[in-house]
Amino acid sequence: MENSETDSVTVYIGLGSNLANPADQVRSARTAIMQTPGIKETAFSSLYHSPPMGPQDQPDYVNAVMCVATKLPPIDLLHCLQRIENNHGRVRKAERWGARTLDLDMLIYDDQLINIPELIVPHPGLAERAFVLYPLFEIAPQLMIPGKGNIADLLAQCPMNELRRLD
Ligand code: PH2
Ligand code: MG
Ligand code: MG
Repeated sequence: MENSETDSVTVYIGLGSNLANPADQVRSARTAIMQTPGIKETAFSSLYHSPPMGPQDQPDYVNAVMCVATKLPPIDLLHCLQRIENNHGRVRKAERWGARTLDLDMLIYDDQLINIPELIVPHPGLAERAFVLYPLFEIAPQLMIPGKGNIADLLAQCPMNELRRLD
């Protein structure tokens, strides 16, 4: 018999924006993810503000992390996230780490290590980025990150710098 709870996996999604009212972009992306069939929100962090990593001639970012339960396979979930990015006016440019209205990164998918051309999970930058680790720790302080270790140890190695929590 099918059991709707047992088959779903836990996935962490990083949300980021630095254009067109970033806090509103992040909040409306949260709603869009919650409204996607097959995805259920289980936790959502505070919003955090930080200066840009990468090119400095762009606005500051607002970031958050969301935990969901889903049965969608990783690629299907990726395509859902990309569709939501596109619906929020995301324009894909050549510049690495450039400004964007909405960035949705699949940070962690269950206990899986995924390395295919379209998708690397856990997200390669996760362990070094304060704007990912601090919101992630807020909603999952006991988390073991596949291939990288536990969140508290990673956080201890990652200065908060200019990251600040918005209330
Ligand atoms: N995302 C980037 C590039 N730089 N800087 C901050 N502070 N937050 C981000 O989410 C971010 C960034 C590309 O994904
Ligand atoms: Mg990103
Ligand atoms: Mg991205």
